[in-house]
Amino acid sequence: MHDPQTLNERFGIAGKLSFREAAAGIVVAEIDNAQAVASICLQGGHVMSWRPKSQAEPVVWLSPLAKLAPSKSIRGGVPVCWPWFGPHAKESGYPGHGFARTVPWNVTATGSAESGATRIVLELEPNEQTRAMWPHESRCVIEILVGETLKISLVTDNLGEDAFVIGEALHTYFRIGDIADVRVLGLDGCAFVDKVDDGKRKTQEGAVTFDGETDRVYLDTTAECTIEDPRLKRRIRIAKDGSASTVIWTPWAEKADKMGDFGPDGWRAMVCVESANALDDVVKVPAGERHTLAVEYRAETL
Ligand code: TA6
Repeated sequence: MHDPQTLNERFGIAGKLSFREAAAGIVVAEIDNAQAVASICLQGGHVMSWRPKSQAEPVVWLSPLAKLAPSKSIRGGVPVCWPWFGPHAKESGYPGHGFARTVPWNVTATGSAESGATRIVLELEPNEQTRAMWPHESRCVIEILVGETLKISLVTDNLGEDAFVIGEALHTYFRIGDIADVRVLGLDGCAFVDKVDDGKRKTQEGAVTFDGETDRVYLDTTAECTIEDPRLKRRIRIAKDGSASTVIWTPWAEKADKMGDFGPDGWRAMVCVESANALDDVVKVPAGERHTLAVEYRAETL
């Protein structure tokens, strides 16, 4: 169901949560409570933006050129990569990062938490195309809690008779002052695959800093990461559970220009710190079992 009027009648929360058609065939949930504002695109179960009211700048970055169109991925926000991360292992024609972010998701619940945060739950709606790519009986649900922190849980249920393996990520674009000035802490000593250096395996020394295109999959790490941003005078804490990989990505200038949807110098204002299960860390979900990848984001003034 994607009719804003019906959605508002069934799931709207007066003064806090409403639904609108942001573009043809694209419905967005707008949340504005005492603690934060956020926009969530039903297609892809995709948090597009989140700004705690204690922050002048959004914490989750959305490209000024982000396109909202059926079956199109959105540049920025929190893309849901599922049920694989990166290119499909065998089928080069399958969409990169899985299909979850470009198919409709249905609202199944909304509510207000005691904390004052606003909750919305969405379920991926399989179709003929997704079943052809992913012939497993499964359910994928995302629960989003919008408040002073942003909590997201990506839940996979195996409803079938056989185990299956998933790769996944909450591929979050964080708003920063300038990519050349930030440091990402929490990965010191972690092994990583360097995707801009022929996939070589290396070990992180100290903080992650940026002076060019950076695309790394850190493996076997459950660590909380922190983005230190002297220009916006804040740190962003990225806590996670059920995730063994952390992906760090900036396209830098040339790749951003090629991708064409970052906007003028948009690449300078974002960094991706993605809580994932990728490469060696893909997850086997036994028949009848549940796997949850969860994150909590918090911004603190320096
Ligand atoms: O997570 C990093 C990455 O895999 C990069 O290699 C780059 O492809 C990025 O994701 C964006 O991918 P997208 O399909 O959203 O353009």
